[in-house]
Amino acid sequence: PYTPTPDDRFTFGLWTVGNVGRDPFGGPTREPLSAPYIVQKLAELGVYGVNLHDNDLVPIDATAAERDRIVREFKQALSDHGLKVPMATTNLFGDPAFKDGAFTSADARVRAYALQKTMASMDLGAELGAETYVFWGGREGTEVDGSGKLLDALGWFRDSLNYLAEYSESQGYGYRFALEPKPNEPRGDIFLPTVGSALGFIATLARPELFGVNPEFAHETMAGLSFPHAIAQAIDAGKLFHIDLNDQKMGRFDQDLRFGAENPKGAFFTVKLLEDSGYTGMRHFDAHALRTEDEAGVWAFARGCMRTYLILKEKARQWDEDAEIQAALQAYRVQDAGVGEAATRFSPENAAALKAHAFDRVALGARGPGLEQLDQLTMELLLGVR
Ligand code: 3MF
Ligand code: MG
Ligand code: MG
Ligand code: MG
Repeated sequence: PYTPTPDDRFTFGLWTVGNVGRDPFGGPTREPLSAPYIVQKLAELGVYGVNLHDNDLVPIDATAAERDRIVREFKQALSDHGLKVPMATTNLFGDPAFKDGAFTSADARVRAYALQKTMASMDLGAELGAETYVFWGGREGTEVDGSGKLLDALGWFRDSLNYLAEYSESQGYGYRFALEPKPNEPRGDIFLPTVGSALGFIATLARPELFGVNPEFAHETMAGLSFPHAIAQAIDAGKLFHIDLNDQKMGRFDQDLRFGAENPKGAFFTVKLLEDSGYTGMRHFDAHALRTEDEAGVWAFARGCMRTYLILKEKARQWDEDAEIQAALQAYRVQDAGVGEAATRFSPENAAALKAHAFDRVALGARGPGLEQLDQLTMELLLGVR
């Protein structure tokens, strides 16, 4: 049990298992792994697909001939091992050209270059069969608000996304776009810092139906927010187009920990929401092995992400079938409002009836909902004693 198969729709990025352990204070601790080798290893682990930034596969300064050879070899590996590329994205953060933003740079030439680079990357993704296109605006932000560009930047961002959505449609790519919010790192403040911000921004785009969100566990946690709450809002809005699963201690630097490593309860409710809501998208792990690890640790990390997901999925099923938990839930949710129809649908008559109803306010305030017991039952189930 808990051994993944492609039916589980697990994906990793080339940049995740390919992470060489660099951090701001030290260089790589691992040798780079080639893309075809990563494809082979992920397939052996039961993964469904592999996602990429343009430059995870093709170096930014590759010639056209080099690009074609690299892509050909990668496609060969995908077909040899039966792996898909469900999602593609652009690296708009690594190159110094983007040091003060890509779509939100104050330099119009950089904004134009960002559009050009993204169209080429969308071409690559489409060639590899990607259906989802992610925008993580890692450099879209500021340290110096004296730049005076806060309002301009949102307009530039919107113009770029509108342009690229039209490009996708005109090419017949049919991408669904997913904005990935993050509050900070590498910028002091990144624009559209949370899932809620991104959802608000999407409503201002020319083709909002083409855009959703790609929430990341670590990113909402860095903002001090609850990941399950964020994805619940995205699901409710019909906007959960993709998801970045990992883990993170609150209030720290971006850690990208193995899924469930730090906050198994948050991971449990994340899995439960995905499974209960009928989410059909990819379960993507945007995380990497600890810098301490060698290659064996990389695959232990990847296996661990997937095993934890599958274990929590099984726990979610047990939770649903646990009679005591279900009884506690039923007791928690009081069904009889005692006012008939009056509170469920507005009409002048219903409003009048509701206004006339006598509530026992003291009794409402006195009732204990049983949440301590419900939470303890959940903990005991997660800790394996139920
Ligand atoms: C950074 C991230 C990014 C995005 C990626 C798009 C490098 O914190 O999360 O990973 O996920 O650019 O998928
Ligand atoms: Mg991240
Ligand atoms: Mg990261
Ligand atoms: Mg991410």
